[in-house]
Order: sequence, then structure tokens, then C-alpha cells
Amino acid sequence: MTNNISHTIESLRQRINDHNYRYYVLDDPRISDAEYDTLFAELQSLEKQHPEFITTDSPTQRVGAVPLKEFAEVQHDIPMLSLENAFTEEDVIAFNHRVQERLDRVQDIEYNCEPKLDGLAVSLRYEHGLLVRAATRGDGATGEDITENIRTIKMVPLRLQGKEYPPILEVRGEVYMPKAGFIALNKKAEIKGEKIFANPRNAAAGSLRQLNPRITAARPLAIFCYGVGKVEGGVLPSKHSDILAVLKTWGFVVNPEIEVVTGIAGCLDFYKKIGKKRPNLPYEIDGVVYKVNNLQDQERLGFVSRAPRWALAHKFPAEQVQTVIESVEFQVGRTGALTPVARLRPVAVSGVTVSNATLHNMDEVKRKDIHIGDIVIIQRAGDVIPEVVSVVIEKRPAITEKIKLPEHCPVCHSVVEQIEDEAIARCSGGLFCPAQRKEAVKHFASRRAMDIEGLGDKLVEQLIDNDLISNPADLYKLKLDELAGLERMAEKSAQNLLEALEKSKKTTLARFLYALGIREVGEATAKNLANFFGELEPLFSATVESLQEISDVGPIVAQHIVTFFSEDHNRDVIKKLLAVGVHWETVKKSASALVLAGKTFVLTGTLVSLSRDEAKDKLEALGAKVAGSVSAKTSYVVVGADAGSKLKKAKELGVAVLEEEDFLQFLQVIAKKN
Ligand code: JCF
Repeated sequence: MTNNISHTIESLRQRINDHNYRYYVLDDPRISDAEYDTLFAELQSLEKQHPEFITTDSPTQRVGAVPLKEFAEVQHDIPMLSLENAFTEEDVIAFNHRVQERLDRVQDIEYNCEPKLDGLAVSLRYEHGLLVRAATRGDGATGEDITENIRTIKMVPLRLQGKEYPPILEVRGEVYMPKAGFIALNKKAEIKGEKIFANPRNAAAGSLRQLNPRITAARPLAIFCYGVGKVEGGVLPSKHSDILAVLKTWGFVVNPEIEVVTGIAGCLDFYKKIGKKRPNLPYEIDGVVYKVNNLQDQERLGFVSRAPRWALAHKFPAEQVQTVIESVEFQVGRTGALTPVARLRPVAVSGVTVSNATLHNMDEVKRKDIHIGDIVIIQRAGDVIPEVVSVVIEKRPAITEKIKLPEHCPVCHSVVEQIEDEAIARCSGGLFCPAQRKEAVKHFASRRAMDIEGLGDKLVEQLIDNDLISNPADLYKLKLDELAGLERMAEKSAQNLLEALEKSKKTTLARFLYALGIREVGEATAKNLANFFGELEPLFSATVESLQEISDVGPIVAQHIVTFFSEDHNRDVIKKLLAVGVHWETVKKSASALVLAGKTFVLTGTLVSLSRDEAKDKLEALGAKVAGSVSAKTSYVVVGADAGSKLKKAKELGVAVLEEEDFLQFLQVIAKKN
């Protein structure tokens, strides 16, 4: 009897999954919504009577029961790359040239073309056909575990169709919010007086970053899958387009606009065709993506730092509109840089009201000959801050005002320095300048830095304006009553903030280094520094020369790092941060970052001041290999007393020989370098 019921339940699930597949993947539903709802209700009722048969992949189980406390980190098996951008036809032609050159091919290349969605890249991991984990892209190497939220998206199969899928399958795609859903969501939010999202991308991002999957479930999210990541135990087709076709058979939704074309002409035709269709597509796109279709070719092309050489995002031009510059203000950034910002008569650009635009710097103002009162063309491209493209000179009014760089910082009144040959003017006030303090603290607290939840920009400004803090270390000294005394701050939020601060103390060296806001040290460089040094202390005495051994660190960044750590103020803040309990686990140095990586040592004879094992440990800790016999590949032979045949062999082969004293000195020098 129970066997019978479990059978009925299972067959209902199959039918529902099949209808889902027909609806979303094949776009060919066979039953009405009402009939579908009936099946679904039937399954729900049976599962209610027999909860022992509920499985997590049942279509009724998309929404998890409890909200999460936080998202766990997910390490991507294969990095999630981003795409190189092209803005002009020339860029695309150059891309195709590079591809042909690298492949040593004169024939036209076959490309897989697709619309480029403006959403969020995610990774979906299936084990034996069941969805086990979904993650955001994050920085490409590490993302956040958003499994519970992804499960709520009906277009994502919880269980794969068919049988031929690999036992381990990671599929990648773009989660987005369709235009209609976005408009409906904002309408509802407006009625309820809730937050309005600026655009569908932000709405999709905000919806996926909910700790409570019930909220995500109520948001109209969708997905298009565009590729695979880690695959184990199965063989996939050898063309990208065929992989997409097989993904469809397993239940993944792939964009129906995707086409395979030949050569650059095919790509540009596709671009034009999709550009025409763009206003009528039910989702926002910001360009198209071209991918070399042959996977063997993809492999040969490889990738550069963050993007594959076999793919290109060809962006649509940003929407441009005209408006008036009503005034210009100068903003002071984290590093003291003064940025002229135009206050505009508000206009709508790609669905967003814009009232400010950056003028970048005074060189740009001069080059574009921008005056206050001018009619200008502004544009907004993706996430980028709106910018002034040009002045409509024939519409210039009789009276306009020239834009002048202030002599004194608008915030702290310190002298403004303009270094010759540098476009950027800076406030000389350093951390005496509240603007720089504010920006430094905002950066310190940000999600990719110390990730202090609840410490938003407005609050940082309040804290500094009220003299409650003057540097990041002061944050950790804040008291409940101080916080609760602030305007618009409830006791509960104050308590939450203190908890978030406490939580943020446990961090990683890479995050900490990034959080310090050293000029030109972004996340990637911070990570490289952390991997290379493994701890903080060596950075205090690192030199411009030694820093340049780290990948991505050139002379300028190296100088910024040295300058930063040589400033008393900065050392002091770091000391205070460590004293209040900011900490991290020691980073295991990656072997290739160690100074003796790739070097082989042979130890022979009796050493006096340390045992051979100790010597071996020391060498290995610096990345060296210690071998038993001498060969042409040996880098150094370390000889103690009574060394025999190995010393002789070293001399024959011309391998460098270190006596004990030299060796000890060598170790000392090297240890410093590391
Ligand atoms: O639609 C997209 N935003 C999109 C992003 C499409 C793709 O085919 C992508 C991508 C990011 C990386 N492919 C890669 C490799």
C-alpha cells in the first residue's frame, strides 16, 4: 500500500517536472495552468498525508523553511571568468584577428552568439542529477552559497531530465529579472512604500542576496544557462553550441536567440539583428556575447587573468540624453582626489533618473570645454556612474561660467595640490580631512573588505560628523549608548551593528589588506600580497624592489605600499585594529609564491649548528625541494664536515656548493626576502 503511494507520488513529480520542462525549456506546454495547479495540489496533499515520502527534489520543496544567518563561502572548482568588452566594430575585428592568429588559422572561425543579459552570473552544481549547490560568481574564485534562493526559481531544475548526464555537472548561467516582473515588483513596492529598485539588474541582485528564501521566492527571477564549469564522469560534445543543446535535454533553459555563425561578418550581423530586437525582448540586455564554438580551439586560446581569450562581450552603445549643468561641486575621495561632479537638471536615462554626472578631472573638463550652464550630452553605461560625453556647443547660452579648481579642499580647507603632469588634484589634508576619513571608513566596512553589515555610507558619515570615530579602529570602541543616541538609530539596530562589528573581527589577511585602502591595492593585489607574505609583519619592512617579485605588483603599486606602511598614522591604526581583536588565520603560502620554489637542494656531510632534518625543514618551508642525490638539475649542494662522493659529483657537474657558514647566511638572507 505505502509502496503504491510512494509510486503515485513519484509519478506525480515526474509529470510535474515534465510539464515544467515543456513549459520552460521547450516553450510548448501541453496542459493549462489550471491543470498544472491541480496536479501540484494533488502532490502537495499526498505529501502532507505521507511526509515520510517528501524528498528535497520534489517540486513542492522549492522554498526552504528557515532563513539563513549568513551565506557560506563557496570556492569555485574552476574560476568563474568574466568577459572582455568590445565597444566598437574595430574592437570586434581585432578580437577575431587575435583568435585567428593564435590558432594560426586563415579560415573563418565558427562563433556561438548570444544576447548578453544584464543579470548575475551563478553556478549550479548537480550530483547524480540533483541540484546540490548554487553559488554567486563573487570575485571569480570565491562566491556565496545561494542554494536556497536558487531553488526558488522555477526555471532551475531541482532534478535533471533524462539519464545521460554526468554524475558531477556544474552549469553556469545568468539570473535575471524579466522587464515585466521588474515593473510589477516596483509597482507593488511603491504602493507599500518599500524600496524601489533602480533597474532590473539591481532588483535581481537584491533578490538573490536575501537571507530569507521566502522573499526570493516572491521575486520574479529567471535564468538562462550559458555554459558548464566542472564536469566529472561524463563526456560532453566538442562544440559549445552542442553543449547548450544537450543542456536543454537535461532541463536547463538556454536563450532561444542563440545562433552559430561563421566569421566576423556573422557576428556583426547577429549584433545588428539583436540590437533591432532589443526593445521587444522581455529582458534587458547590454550587448551580445561571441564565443569560439570549437572547444579544442577554446582550450588552445586559454585565458588572460580574468577573461577567456575565446569570448567577447560586444556592448551596445550607452543611451545618451541632453540636459543642463546647473552647478559643479568637487568631491573628495578616499585618497584625497578631487573629482568635479556636475549637478544636472534631472533626466531619465535608460529608465533611471540621473541628476549627477562625473566630470572625472580638470583635464577632462578642459578637453571637453565644459562650462556651468552648458547643455551637455550625458550617458550611463551599465553600472558606471553617469558621465558627461560632450557639450552641445551650438546650444551654449550667452552666459556660462568657467569651472575652476578650488585652491582649498571644500571639506577641510587644506591646500589642494595639483602635481604636474598628473590629471588629478588632491587635498593635502590626509586623514585630517573628514572626507578622506569618511571614504576610508566606508571602504573599510564594505562587503568585500571587512564586511561590516549594517554600517552603510550614511551611518559612517553620521559617526564622523558626530566625532564618534576618526579612523577604522575607533569603530571597534563604539558603545551601545553612543550608537543608540544617533538620529534614526534604534537600540536594536545599534545592537545589531555591535554584533556585526564583533563578527567582522574574524577576517582574512587578504580582506584586511584590501580594507586598509592602500592606493591601487585592489582585491586581487591584496590576495597576492597575502599569499606571498602569509602574514602582516613582513609588509612593514618590505621594499619597493622585493614587492615587485609579486605577480601584478609594479613599481607604482610597490611604492604606494611602502609609503602606506611607512606612515606612522597607518601603523598606529593597524596596531589598534590588532589590539581590539581583528584577526585571521595564517595563510598557507602557495608554493609558487615562495622564494625557493623550483630550487632543488642536496644536503651532505655533517652540519654543526643544525641537524640535517632541521635544514631540510627550513628549506622546504621556503619552497625548495630537498633531494637525496646530485644531478645536473640540483641547484645547490650544502656540504658539512666529511662530505664525500656527493661533493665530488657536484664539482664534476658544476653545481653550486655551499659550506655550512655560507648556507646559514644564505638562509638568513632568503628568509628576509620571503
Ligand atoms: O549573459 C551574460 N551576462 C553572460 C555572461 C553570458 C555568457 O555567455 C558569459 C558570461 C560571463 C562569462 N560567459 C562567460 C564565460
